[in-house]
Amino acid sequence: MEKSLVLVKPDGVQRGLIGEVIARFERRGLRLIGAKFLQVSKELAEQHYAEHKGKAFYDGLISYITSAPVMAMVWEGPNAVAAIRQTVGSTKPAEAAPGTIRHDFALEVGRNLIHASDKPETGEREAALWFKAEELVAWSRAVDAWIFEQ
Ligand code: DAT
Ligand code: MG
Repeated sequence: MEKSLVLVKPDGVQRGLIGEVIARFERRGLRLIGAKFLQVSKELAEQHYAEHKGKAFYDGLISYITSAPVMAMVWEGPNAVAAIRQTVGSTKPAEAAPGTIRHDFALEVGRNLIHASDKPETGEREAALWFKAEELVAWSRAVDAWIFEQ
């Protein structure tokens, strides 16, 4: 089953949108397998955003993600990465499709409210970076057969 890390970033937490984000993924049928609320260290932020090191927005990105607590989660499901990115919307909120989280709750790329893994391999890597193996729960729901074809 594909996994994606999802972060409700500091702006989403401050604005009281954790529940809204969780509700959208639950409603979509995705299965939550890990969650924690934490203040992100500079070290974790730098590891998480290593691919962006050296870019003009990198310093701002690190200070944004470490500025206040985040809600970190791992969600799984068939094609979970693409499905979650679709629900999240484009990186720049002004380009995000109506109905997506970034469209519905954000205006600026530097306050785009949420992170989601961009590829299945990234989902695995980010889940392992943010969560210990024992913090991820393998479980099934009675309703799974009505949401997952296999
Ligand atoms: P995403 O978060 O949609 O995966 P990304 O991985 O390309 O986007 O970039 C990570 C974050 O960095 C993004 O959520 C916001 C910030 N960012 C990306 N491109 C930016 C830009 N051109 N200007 C300012 N911030 C940017
Ligand atoms: Mg990304």
